[in-house]
Amino acid sequence: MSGGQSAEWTETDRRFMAAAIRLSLWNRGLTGENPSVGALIVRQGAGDPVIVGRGVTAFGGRPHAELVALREAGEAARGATAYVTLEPCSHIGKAPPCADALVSCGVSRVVIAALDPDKRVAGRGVSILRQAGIEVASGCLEDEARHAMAGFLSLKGRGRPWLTLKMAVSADGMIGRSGAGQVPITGETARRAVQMMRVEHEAIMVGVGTAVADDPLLNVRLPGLETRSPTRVIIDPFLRTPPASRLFDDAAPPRVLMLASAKADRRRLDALKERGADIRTIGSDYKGRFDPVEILRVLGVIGLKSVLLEGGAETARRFLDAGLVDRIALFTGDAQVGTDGIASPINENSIPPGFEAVRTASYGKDRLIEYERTS
Ligand code: AOF
Ligand code: ZN
Repeated sequence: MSGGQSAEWTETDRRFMAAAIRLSLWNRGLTGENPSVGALIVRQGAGDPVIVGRGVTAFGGRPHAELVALREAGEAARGATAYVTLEPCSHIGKAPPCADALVSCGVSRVVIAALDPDKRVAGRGVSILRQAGIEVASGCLEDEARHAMAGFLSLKGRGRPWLTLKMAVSADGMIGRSGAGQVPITGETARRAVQMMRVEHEAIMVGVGTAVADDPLLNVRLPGLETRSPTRVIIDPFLRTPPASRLFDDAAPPRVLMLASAKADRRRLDALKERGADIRTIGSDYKGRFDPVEILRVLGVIGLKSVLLEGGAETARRFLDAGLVDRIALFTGDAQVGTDGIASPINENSIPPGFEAVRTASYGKDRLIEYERTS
């Protein structure tokens, strides 16, 4: 607020917008190319304002949040205020635009956190509302909403997914043991937190070394959330992943997306396809190595908004060195790996410059520190 002017929104507005942002997190990672948006319809009665409708972008991306909230509000939407974390859409997709729906339901005020960078919307949603005589205030808790939609904004703005690097480091600074497959680094509760991180991303990615050494499942095994496993991406230039890997044992999705070079053996390719792998060929150097920038570009073209990079050490290092990591989720476990340990590319004392700790959590004896880029 400056020059004695009143802000466009009040403390009450900020409170409801904060609630709408929290609601939007509910379907993060589950709305395809669409952002997970939160919407609340609030009525001012004789006493305190009351929420009469709430909506979050549905699984798969439709219906949009506003339509869900308006449906719940019914007639109570007339004269109410709508809080939306993203500018209501103005394009005709699988349903009429949300801006039109807000108009026809008689909402009298709309508070928006962030404008929609989608070329089909980009301010047109606000125009439709204003032209209909609706009061519009935008920019309320914009930074928080943009943070909640980081994947969508990354895809629209940079043409690539938001990248989280997850590392679990033992008390002696290791992420595993050579030739030993999966070695426990953290306890069960921290592992469940990792599973929840998987739900919140559109894809999990590992290098072929991890796929071969660990024979991982890379899926979500939290009770009730098993169907919410993201796409599994394997960076595998020469298609060394064995077709017998457990990754291919699921009868249904999540799909396995393999990034291979044109140099990969045809028979290996056929055998993996036979097991259900979706194989994309991407350009590589003479050693068959990919440019990490190109990997993310290809994942962006596929429409993946956010990716959780789970290892191993060399893959992590390459994405870090290329400056492509947006968030680091560093779990530190109580266990010691000892002999033949594989050193972690990062630990608490060697976080690359440009990152700051934004959140910490404890899971029994294990700890999580999340870092994000400051610039
Ligand atoms: C809204 N409310 O809840 C979301 C919006 O493919 P479509 O037709 O569903 O449109 C996708 C675009 O709609 C997406 O790129 C973004 O601009 C917007 N998402 N808009 O009004 C919502 N998720
Ligand atoms: Zn919409």
